[in-house]
Amino acid sequence: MIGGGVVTSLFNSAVLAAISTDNHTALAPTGPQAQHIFNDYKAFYTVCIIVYVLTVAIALIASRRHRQDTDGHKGEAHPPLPPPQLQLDPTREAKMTFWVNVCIAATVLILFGLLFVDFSTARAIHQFSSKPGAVNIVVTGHQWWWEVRYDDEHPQNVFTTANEIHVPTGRPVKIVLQAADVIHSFWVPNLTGKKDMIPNHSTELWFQADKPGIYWGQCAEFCGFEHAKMRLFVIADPPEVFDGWLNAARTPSRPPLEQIQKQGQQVFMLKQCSMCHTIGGTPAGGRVGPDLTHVMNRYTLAAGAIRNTPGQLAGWILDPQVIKPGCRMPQNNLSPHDLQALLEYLRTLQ
Ligand code: HEC
Ligand SMILES: [Cu+2]
Repeated sequence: MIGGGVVTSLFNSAVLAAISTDNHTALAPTGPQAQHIFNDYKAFYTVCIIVYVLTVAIALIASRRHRQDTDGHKGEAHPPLPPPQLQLDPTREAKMTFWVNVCIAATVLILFGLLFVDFSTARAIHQFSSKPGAVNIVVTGHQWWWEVRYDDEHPQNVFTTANEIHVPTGRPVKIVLQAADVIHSFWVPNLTGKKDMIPNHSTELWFQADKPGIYWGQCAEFCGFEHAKMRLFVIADPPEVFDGWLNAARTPSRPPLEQIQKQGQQVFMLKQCSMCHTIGGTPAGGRVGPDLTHVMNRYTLAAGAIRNTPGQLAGWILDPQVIKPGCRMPQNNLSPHDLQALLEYLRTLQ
């Protein structure tokens, strides 16, 4: 039986619980940036509702009044419409002009008010970018997955993973956003607003997760065929748990011990896998696809398209085009023995 059991059960308990119970929308903020955006949203929503209700109420009152004016003719045959009044009486016209002006002034004031609320939200969010002690992560959008690199002042601590971003709770996270091919957009609604990822122009985004949890994200800019299957996950853990994950993620892969695993590694190196994928601690250094050094520690594969179970992994390796048509990984023609060995080897990439 090929492993991944721990990952599977973790997935079942954590991710599935998160889907069913949590609310992965901007209406459930879990960090200061998202909270500011939510307050902004509430202010706009409240003002718009008040304006809407007032407008509809006034329109209804006006139409009622007009009915009352013409109701005197009840019982008679419908009277002919009165001739259009070309000349309004001057006091009535002055009154109407006054109220039209009042409404224009109110509209301008309300719009300026909303502009002010919007500006102060942007300012409040921007202030987080000067906080010290941030976790530095570079996220690069690819068609159709996310490359995630953890930067560090010591080069030996820098490592790369994919699609699942682990962060500590209560600490600011700075994400530098890049794109390798077309424009993508980074959006984790619970944590902060969306931001475009533009080729040859890096942008920056800050967030902080206040509560542990798995927060769903999604590419928010149409980027081609598999845009919908370009999901990401931010996994916020208490600092101790995060540090444990970080230490494990920094280590290269362990050399395979069993014979079949060694054969699997050979398959990986000899088939084209190693041209597109990196495995730390081996000669495989391809950069076309996700880094697989610790692929077994991910909940999902192919940017959330499938769960990381042995069966799904085997299906993916044989024919990714069935799961994610158009994706940049080709079909692989492997003998059953080679596939089995390969899977046994991948299982060691914890
Ligand atoms: C031409 C380049 C290319 C080759 C060859 C290739 N892959 Fe991939 N692989 C990719 C790309 C690109 C993705 C990301 C697909 C996506 O999510 O859209 C990927 C994704 C994966 C994933 C999912 C990783 C994750 O975390 O989501 C696994 C596992 C994988 N490949 C294994 C293999 C194995 C094993 C082989 C060799 C039999 C192989 N690949 C050959 C390009 C390649
Ligand atoms: Cu996209």
